[in-house]
Amino acid sequence: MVCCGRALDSPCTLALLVGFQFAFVLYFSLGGFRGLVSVLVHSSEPEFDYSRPHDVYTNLSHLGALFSHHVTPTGEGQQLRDCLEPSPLLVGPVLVRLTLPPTLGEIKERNPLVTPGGRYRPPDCEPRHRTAIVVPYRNRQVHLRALLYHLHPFLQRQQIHYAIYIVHQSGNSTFNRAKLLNVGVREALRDEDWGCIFLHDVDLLPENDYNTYTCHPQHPTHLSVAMDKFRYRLPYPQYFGGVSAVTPDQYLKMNGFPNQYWGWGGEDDDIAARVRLSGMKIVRPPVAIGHYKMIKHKGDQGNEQNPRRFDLLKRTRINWRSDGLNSLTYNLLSKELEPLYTNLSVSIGEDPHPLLPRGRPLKKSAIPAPQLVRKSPVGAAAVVGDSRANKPTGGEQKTANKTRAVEENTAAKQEVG
Ligand code: BGN
Repeated sequence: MVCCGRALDSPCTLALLVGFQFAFVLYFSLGGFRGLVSVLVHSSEPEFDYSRPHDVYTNLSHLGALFSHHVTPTGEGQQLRDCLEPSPLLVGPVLVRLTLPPTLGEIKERNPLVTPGGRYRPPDCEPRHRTAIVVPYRNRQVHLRALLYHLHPFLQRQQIHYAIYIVHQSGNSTFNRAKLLNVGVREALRDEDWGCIFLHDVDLLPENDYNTYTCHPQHPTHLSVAMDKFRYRLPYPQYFGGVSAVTPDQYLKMNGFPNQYWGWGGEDDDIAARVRLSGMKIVRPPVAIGHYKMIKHKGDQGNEQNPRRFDLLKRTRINWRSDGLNSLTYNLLSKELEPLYTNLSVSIGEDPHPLLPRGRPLKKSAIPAPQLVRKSPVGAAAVVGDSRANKPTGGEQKTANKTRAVEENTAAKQEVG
C-alpha cells in the first residue's frame, strides 16, 4: 500500500495513468481498433452512403429530352462533343431490388433508347468507351430480367456505347461458364470492334454507378470486389469471379479462357492464373465502389460442383497455351436480336466426365456419345447462358480456396493490383 501510494504521488505516474484512461475511452468511443485506424490513417478510399441509395432509373428522363433536342428532322445527328468523364449523370449507390422483377416488356418501356440486340449509344455525346457485356446463361429467366432491369439504366448513366450478349448453352450437358464466355467474346467481336468485354454473371447486380463498365488499357479488371454474399469483402486475393473485364488484346494475350471446366468452380481461378502467366496483373476498383448484390437461388441442376477442378487448376501452367481461344469449338445455333439483349444460342459439346445429379460420377456405359461440334472458324458464333449454380457452402469454399492458396506461390499475391 505504502509503495502504491508513493508511486501514485509521483507526477509522472499520475500523468501516465490519466493518459491510459484517456486512450482507453478514446479507443472504445471510436469503435475499437478499426475506428482508431481510420481516424489516424486518412483513407484515400471514396466514401458512399449506401443507406440512402438512388432509384436505379434516376436521371434517365434527361436522356430522352436530350435525344429529341439533338436529332435533326432528317434523322441525322449533329456533330457531337465527346462525353464528359466522369459522366454527369452518375448518382453513386443505387437501390437494387431483389424482389420479382418487371416483365421484359415493362423493362423495355423504361429503356426507350435501347435498340434491338440490347444496344445503346448516348444520344447527346460521342462515347469514349465501347463495351460488350457477355453473360453465360441457362434457365435463369427471372435472374435475367432482374439483370436487364438494373443494368440498362446503370450503363446509360455511364454514357458508354454498349451491347448485352446472353450466351445460352443449349442441351442438358453440364454447364460450362468459361467456354460460354469464350464463345460470347468471339461472337461479340464479330459484330463490332468492342474496346472492352465484360464477363458478367447473370445473378450479380451492381450497386454503385461509379463502378464504370470500362477496361484498364494494360491489365484485366476485376469489378465485383465487394459482394453482399462475402460480406462486402474480397473472399481471397486472387478472386476473379463474378464480374470481370478484358480488352480484346488482353484476351488474346492470355489465350482466352479454359474450355475444360464443366460444372461449378475453378474456372475463374484458372482465368486469374492465366492473367499472371501471360505477364499481366489484376486491377480493381476500390472496395467502396465495387459493391454488388447477388440474387439468392438454389443450385441449378447441370451445374454441380466440378470434382476435377483441383486437378485442372494444377495443370493451368502447362495447359493455358493449348486450351483456350485457340482450341475453341462450338456450333452457333441461333443469334436473335431481342429488344433488350442479343441472344446467342450455342451448342458447346458434352461434358466428357458427366456426374449423376447428386454429384457422383456416371458409369462409363451411361455416358452419351460425344456430340459433333464443328471447329469454329476464326471469329465464329455466339451464346446466352446460366450463370453459376450449385455453389458450395462457405466452409467448403474456404477449404478449397485454402488448398489453392497453398498451391499458389506468393508471387501471385504481388501481381494482384
Ligand atoms: C472458390 C472457387 C471459385 C469461386 C469462389 C467463390 C474453386 C477451385 C478450388 C480452389 N474455386 O472456392 O471458383 O468463384 O470460391 O465462390 O472451387
